[in-house]
Amino acid sequence: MRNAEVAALFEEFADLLEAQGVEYKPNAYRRAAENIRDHPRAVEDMAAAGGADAVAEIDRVGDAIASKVVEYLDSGAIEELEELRADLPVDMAALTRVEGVGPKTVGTLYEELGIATLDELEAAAEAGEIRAIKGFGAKTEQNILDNVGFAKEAGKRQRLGDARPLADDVVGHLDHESFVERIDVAGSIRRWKATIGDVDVLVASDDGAAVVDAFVDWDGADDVIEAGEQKASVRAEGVRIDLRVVVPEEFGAALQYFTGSKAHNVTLRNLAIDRGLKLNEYGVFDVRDVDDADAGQRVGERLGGADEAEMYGALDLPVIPPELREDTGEIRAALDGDLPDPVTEGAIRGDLHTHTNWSDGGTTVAEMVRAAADRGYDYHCVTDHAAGPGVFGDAGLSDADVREQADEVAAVREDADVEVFHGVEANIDADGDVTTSDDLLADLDIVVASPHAALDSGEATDRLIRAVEHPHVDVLGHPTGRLINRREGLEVDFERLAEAAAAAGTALEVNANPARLDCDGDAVRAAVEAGAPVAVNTDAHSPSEFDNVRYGVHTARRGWATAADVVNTRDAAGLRDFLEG
Ligand code: DGT
Ligand code: CA
Ligand code: CA
Ligand code: ZN
Repeated sequence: MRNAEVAALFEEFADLLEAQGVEYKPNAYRRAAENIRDHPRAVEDMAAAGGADAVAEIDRVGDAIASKVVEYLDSGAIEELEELRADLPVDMAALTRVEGVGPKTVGTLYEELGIATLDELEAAAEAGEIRAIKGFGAKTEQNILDNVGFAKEAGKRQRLGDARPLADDVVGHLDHESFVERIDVAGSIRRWKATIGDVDVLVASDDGAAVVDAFVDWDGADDVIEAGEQKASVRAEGVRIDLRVVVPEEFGAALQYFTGSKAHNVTLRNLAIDRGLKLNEYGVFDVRDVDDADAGQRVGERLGGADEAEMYGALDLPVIPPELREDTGEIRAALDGDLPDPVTEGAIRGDLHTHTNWSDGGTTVAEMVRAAADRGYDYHCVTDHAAGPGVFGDAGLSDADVREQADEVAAVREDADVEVFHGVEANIDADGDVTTSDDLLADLDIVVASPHAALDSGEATDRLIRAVEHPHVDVLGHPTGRLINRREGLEVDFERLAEAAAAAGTALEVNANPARLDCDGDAVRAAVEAGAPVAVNTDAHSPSEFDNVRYGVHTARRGWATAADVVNTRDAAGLRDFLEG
C-alpha cells in the first residue's frame, strides 16, 4: 500500500507552501497527509475503484487534494508540487529535522545564502554566516550548530515503527509459499532496536531462485536494488530490505549470526574457541581433532545449525532472547543461569496512560474502555491531558473539566467489562513542579506526570526526580520527551532517577508509541537494577494505537525487565495496591 508514500508528498507540499508564507493551506495538507497515512485502505485501491471521489472519502481529504492524489498515482508526479520544488530546490525533509529549523527558516536560508543541504547549513553556521541574516542572530546560529549533527545522524536510520510493519508484510508474503521451509527476521529488527539501518530477512529453502523471485514480486517493494541466486535487496518506503536464503540444516546458524549484534557474536565465538568449537553462520563444529580449524567454514564434526537451540546448546547455553544480544553481560548471565525471563506482550493486563476526545484523543471514554475489554485487558486507565505548559489550546483540561469527566467515567464504569481507573496526565514544568492542583490529584485514581515543555534544556535529572517524588504521581510519562529522529529529548542520569523512583514507588514509563520508545532499553535496565517499577503504556489516542504495545514490551525486554518488574502485568487488585501504596 502506498499511503505512507503519498502522505509524505503532501507533507513536503505543506512545508514548501509554508516556506513561501502561505497560511492555512499547509495545515490542511498536513491533516490530510496524516489521515491518508492512517487510513486502513490503500489509496491506490480506492483510486482504482472510484477515482478522486473515492479518495475524497478519507476524512479531511477534499476534492482538490484527492485529485492531486490521483494525478500522482496516474503520472508519478504532481505538477504543482514539481513547480514548488523548482522554486525552492532544497532537501526540506533533512533541513527541517534540525530542531528549531522550520520550513519558513529553510526558505529564508535558501534565499539569503543558497543553503539547500545539511552540509551547507553546517558550513554556513561554522563560518558565522547565519548570524548575519536579518532576524537570526548568534543564538539561532548556535542552536543550528548544536543540532545539525543529530539531524545528520537521524537521516541514516529508520524508526523501528516504520520498518517493522514492512518486515512483517514481507514475512507474511513469503511465509505461505511451499518452497519456504522457515522464515524469520534477523538483525537489529529482531533485536527490536529503536532505529534500524536495514531490515534483514532470512529464509530456509532448497530453492533460492524461487524465493528471490517471490521476494522481488512483493508489492511493497518500490525498487529492486539487487537480485542474485541466494540473496536480494529491495527498497520499500525508503527502507532497505535484505533477503538471504540458506539451506534448512544451516538456518539456525545463519539466524544466530545475522541477528547479531556483532559484539554479541564476537563474545560468543570466543567462548566457542575456548571450548574447542568453531561457531559461524554455517553451524557449530567440534574442531578438537582438526589440524587446521581455519582451513574452511565447515570443518570438523557438525554439532548443529538447524535451529538456534543447537547453536547455543552446543555451548551449554539456553537461547538468549534476541533483545538481550548486545554484549552487555547476557552471555555471562546465561553461563551463570541468571538470564531473566523477559516480560511478554501477553502478560500486559491494561494500559495506564490513554486519551479520549475530552483532550486530543479521537474517541469517547466508552469506546476506549470497550476496546480495552476487546483486547482481553483487565482494566483501563483514562488519563487525558491536564492544562499546563506544553499542552496546546483546548487539549488541556481544567480541574473542573476533569471533575466533570469523572462523572462520565463513573457512568461508563457501571456497565464496563473491565475495571476503569480515572486519572490525568499532568505536566512537569521546567523546574520539575507538577502544575495540576494537589486537591484534584488527591481525588484521582492515577496520576501520570510527563514533561511536555522545556524539552531542549539539556540535563534534567533533578527536574524529573522532583516529579517522581511528588506524593500524588504514580507514573513518570515519556521521561525524556524524545521523538526518535526528530528531537533528542532531555539528558537524564537514569541510575539516579531510578534510585529516586524506587524509593518513591513511582513507575518509569516505557511509552510504546514508536515515535517515542521513551524511556529506552538502557533506562529500563537501570530501573530494573534499582528496583524501580516500570510501566509499559501506549499513550493511545485511539483504539488502534493499543497495537503499539508490542513496541513497548520489546523495549522493556531490551532492558531485561521481567513481568514482575512491570506494574501493568499485575491484576486489577495488584494495580490498586500499587496506586494506593
Ligand atoms: P543495523 O541494520 O545497522 O540496524 O544493524 P544490524 O545489527 O541489523 O546489522 P547488519 O544489518 O549490518 O548485519 C546484520 C547482522 O549480521 C549483525 O547484527 C551481525 C551480523 N554481522 C554482520 N557483519 C558482521 C561481521 O563482520 N562480524 C560478525 N560477527 N557479525 C556480523
Ligand atoms: Ca540490519
Ligand atoms: Ca543488513
Ligand atoms: Zn499522553
